Amino acid sequence: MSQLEAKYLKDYQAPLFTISHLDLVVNLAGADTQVTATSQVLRQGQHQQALVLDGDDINLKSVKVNGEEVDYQTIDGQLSVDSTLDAFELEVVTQLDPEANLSLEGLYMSDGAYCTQCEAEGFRRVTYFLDRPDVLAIYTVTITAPKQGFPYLLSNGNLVEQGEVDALHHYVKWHDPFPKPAYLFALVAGDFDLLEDKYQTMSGRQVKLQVFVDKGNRHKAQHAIASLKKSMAWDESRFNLEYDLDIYMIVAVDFFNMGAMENKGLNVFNTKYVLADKRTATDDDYHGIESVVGHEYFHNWTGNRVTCRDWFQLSLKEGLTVFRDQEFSSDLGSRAVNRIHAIRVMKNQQFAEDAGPMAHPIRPASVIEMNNFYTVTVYNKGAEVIRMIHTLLGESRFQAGMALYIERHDGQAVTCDDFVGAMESASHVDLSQFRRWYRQAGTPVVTVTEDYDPATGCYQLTLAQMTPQTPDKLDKRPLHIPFDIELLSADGEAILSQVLDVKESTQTFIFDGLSHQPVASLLQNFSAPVRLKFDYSIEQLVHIMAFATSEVARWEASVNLFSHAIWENVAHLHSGTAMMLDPRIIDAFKGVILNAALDKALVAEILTLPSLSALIEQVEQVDLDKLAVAREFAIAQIAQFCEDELLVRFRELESMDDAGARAFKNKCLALLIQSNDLYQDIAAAQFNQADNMTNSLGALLALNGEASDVRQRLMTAFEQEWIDTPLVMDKWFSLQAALNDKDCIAHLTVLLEHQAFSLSNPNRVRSLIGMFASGNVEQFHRVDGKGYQFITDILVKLNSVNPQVAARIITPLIQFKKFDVERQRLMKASLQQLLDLPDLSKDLFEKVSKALEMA
Ligand code: B3K
Ligand code: ZN
Repeated sequence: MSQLEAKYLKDYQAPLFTISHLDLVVNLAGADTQVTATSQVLRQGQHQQALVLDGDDINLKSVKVNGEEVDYQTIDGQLSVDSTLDAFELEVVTQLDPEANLSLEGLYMSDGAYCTQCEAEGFRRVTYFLDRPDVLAIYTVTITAPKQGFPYLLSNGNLVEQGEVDALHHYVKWHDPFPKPAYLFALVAGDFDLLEDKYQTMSGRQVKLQVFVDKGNRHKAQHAIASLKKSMAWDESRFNLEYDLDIYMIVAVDFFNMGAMENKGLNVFNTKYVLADKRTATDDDYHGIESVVGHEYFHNWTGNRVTCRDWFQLSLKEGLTVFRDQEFSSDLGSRAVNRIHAIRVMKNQQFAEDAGPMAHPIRPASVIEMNNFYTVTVYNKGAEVIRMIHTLLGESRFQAGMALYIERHDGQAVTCDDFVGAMESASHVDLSQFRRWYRQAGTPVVTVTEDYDPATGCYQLTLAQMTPQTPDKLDKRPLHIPFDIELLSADGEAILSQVLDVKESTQTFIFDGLSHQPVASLLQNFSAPVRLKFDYSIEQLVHIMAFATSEVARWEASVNLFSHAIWENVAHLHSGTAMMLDPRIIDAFKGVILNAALDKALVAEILTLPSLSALIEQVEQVDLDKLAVAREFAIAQIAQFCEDELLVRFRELESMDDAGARAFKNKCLALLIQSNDLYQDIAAAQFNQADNMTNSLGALLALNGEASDVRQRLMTAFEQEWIDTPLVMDKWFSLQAALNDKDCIAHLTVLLEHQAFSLSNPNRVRSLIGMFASGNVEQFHRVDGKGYQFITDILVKLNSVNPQVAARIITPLIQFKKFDVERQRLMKASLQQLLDLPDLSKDLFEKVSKALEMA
């Protein structure tokens, strides 16, 4: 059971030993792969304790100290070596079978190529080691492998030697001059197509850029390499940070648990974030590639050169690097649209996590399985916390803080406190109260009331903040909240824009000299990750939607307006009165559709009406059936009353060849189909004429509202065309999984046997199973429990195949708090069934047990 115990941040202790150099010899030979790890070990401080190394699922062959075989013990997977020496050379030989490793952690195989994933604790599946981020060593890696099938042998750093072992085998030697923690180690061996380029850094050094992809896909690596060059240039211009090695490699593999991994000089990527051409990738895919390539590249400084002391500090590198990649995308593309996407992730996913059994601060205080903490809280709320620091300091003081952070900590493994400390020293802004964001879980609720006195012209805003209790039961104290507002006059002029500095539990802000009551646009740009409670009237929302200076505020008002209508209609359904949609709401949407001055990409966001998950997040308790009816009604009303306008814009946009126009056009199409089935033929025509994936998929998405003959015909054509292109088949699986049809589960059960599907490939699992669980709210939450049972049966299998992926898929099942008694009962029964599994993985155990504890 000791495996399942939590580790606590408060128990952190500096390592008893460190390893300055590691010489790794990896002999790749299938099931008999051998790893010889020679470490230069140094005792730290005065003690006589044994050296204890981590290991997992590998066979230990021998252990030598200074060349002599020694006695050793293995307990609970750890290897303990007793030596009285203060400095010694340790040689450990292990044997492993990469092909049998379906967890995709450590050394495994993806489509015939060897590759590694070591973050967070995967290096212990390669060899016994001090597998913790505060042990930084200089690595020299020798790889030997058959020439046949493995012409490329890659690792971190610079290639220093290569040659033949014998007629059939060859070897290479890599040396990485930068000390690094084990989680940044990587090895890849295989046969690939290679796309090469070069980049000249700001100091004039030439860097060789290489992208390795599956054979036949070379042309699909162009966008990734272009994105890499943009990232390198952007980090120089905005952060004054230059790349430090002579080579930067990216390898794309199809079997990968997440998006990508920032291993020093050798990033390993999910193919999803590398491969793209117009025919197979959508505009969103292109954007995703640019942002993930950027993210991994930016880690070179925020993550690799300055790394984490322990895994509780994960947000030190992830929150900061997400902030950096968001800024990169915003500087290169539309800042408003990028912000809207980030806000959606926060409100739809992070708020749910913060309100559920897995709620944790951005710096968690305890962890059972570290892989469970690569979360929207650590990443996205972490980025929001960095963004708030940026807001409080301003760009130039923030950059001064970054420079100081790097100057102080280059080459070190540090804490979130160290980061905030550098920001404080460089800016002289007091962040002591702000630090609470790092230790308090839960989403603060900020309730705002307004008051206007026409006699004095005085307008007041009173803000009260309260953070609800989370499972850690810790006290919540007031947070330091930058709260961005704009006051609009009755004729739509901006009277004032300001970021209020909120620190107290209740605080009043007074604005004098206003001849009329203004309309306040609150928490603009989502300036803090809080829930805003303010009773906007329809007039106020319509006013903000039309006049706010900020495009994000206009979008936000549209979301509020639509949500307002939905909840009103849910109330009508409860009271048995007729549903209706206020004509002012329809007019507001009509205005947006017709306003040629608005950015098309922004209009597309406004026409992306809030999903069921987004709406569920707005309330404490939900009647899902009524909510679904009310939402469908409101969409149908908007579609019907705006039909003419939508059609006019659709026709006009059809001839335009840019991403914003395509996005807007596809939203028009989706709404048109909601208004009248006749528009299905327009979708079919778009599909048949499409020369790019955005248009093909746009047509299919528009048709995916319900099962129809047209949809069926197009889906079959799509399948036939793309059966051999896995990433495109993922889109097809997702469309199937998202269809709200009563027979959906029966269809999905058949698809589990589809030739393109495999439970051992995370991309396939996410597109079919993950999409069903998180994107098909109505079928997943069927009141007969069949949705929960379907997912549970799959989780039972995934638990032994790939626990990390299983623990991602389960998320909607543990977030049961808002649902009715019967659904909660069914969800808990499924969780109990999982808890009773004899071989339940740590990953699932942590989530399931926490969920049932809260129940
Ligand atoms: N650092 C990796 C994530 C590792 C996840 C381990 N379960 C990718 C990233 O955030 O850049
Ligand atoms: Zn990252």
